[in-house]
Amino acid sequence: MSTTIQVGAAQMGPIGRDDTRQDVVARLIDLLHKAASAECDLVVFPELALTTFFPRWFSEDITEFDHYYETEMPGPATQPLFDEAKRLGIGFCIGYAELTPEGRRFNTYLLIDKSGRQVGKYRKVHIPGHDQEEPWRPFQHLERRYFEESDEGFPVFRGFGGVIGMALCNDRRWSETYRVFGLQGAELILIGYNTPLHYAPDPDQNALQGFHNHLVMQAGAYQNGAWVVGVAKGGIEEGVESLSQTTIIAPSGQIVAQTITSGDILVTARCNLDLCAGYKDTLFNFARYRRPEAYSLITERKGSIAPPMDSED
Ligand code: CDT
Repeated sequence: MSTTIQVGAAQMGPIGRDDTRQDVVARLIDLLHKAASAECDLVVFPELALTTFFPRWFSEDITEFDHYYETEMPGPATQPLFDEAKRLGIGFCIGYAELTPEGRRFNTYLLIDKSGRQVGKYRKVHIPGHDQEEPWRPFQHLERRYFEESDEGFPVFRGFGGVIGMALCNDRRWSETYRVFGLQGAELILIGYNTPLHYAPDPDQNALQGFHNHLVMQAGAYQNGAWVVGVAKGGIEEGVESLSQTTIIAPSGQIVAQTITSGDILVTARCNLDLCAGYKDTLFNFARYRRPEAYSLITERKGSIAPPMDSED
């Protein structure tokens, strides 16, 4: 029997710095209702879906930003989202800033099934940007100040009849992310993102943001025979424009659904997980064709080191 998941990619428009959790949860519930009308099994929300992208601002004392973090999920303000999803019989995946009882801070993605049970939690591995204020930038990208790098890797979880991996934003640019999922049989990879269009260290890349977004996710899907769902929080948030272009990609690497506007909007696709086998069992039959002994540098070496130049070079 084939396993098909009706997936809703729930793109969000901007969230203001003063918007309350109640404001945002009302928007998320509205998207859930649209997903129910589209008979979705699973709705995927973006990274940091409950708050503005606060790493764009510097604070000397990071505890001044504690109100952007969740200390429990669900908490009093997010409980209505969990209740409504369960009532509708829809699972969901949501990104938020997590503050643990030990005071640790993570950029986190949570997957909940149709019965309201937690399927899995992922904490962001690749934390981009910087940890000190860099006044030359038009806006900051201080994720490295406000979040720890997770050392929990890229786990997969069984849910919705398949094998699911979660990743967040910058993770999608790294081929290792998808391969680690692929090696665990991932059939559906969920990715939430906030990607500012302006990339201060190399503005030549600004115009390529949409191209790079598709490039990495389409390659990751194809090379690992998995569905990839990339969901944006886009539009102009507190003066900073971020990429929208929420996309659902088949294991062939082809785009099967994509938003063409920014703002809160749902796009859906029937993700037939059986299509994964067409790639996992043939061209990308890892057990048959991979050569891990040829890839040892991948885990042994962190930075790129070119060989020394000969005196004649
Ligand atoms: N949220 C996130 O990870 N954004 C990064 C921006 C990189 S620029 C510092 C991204 O890769 O889209």
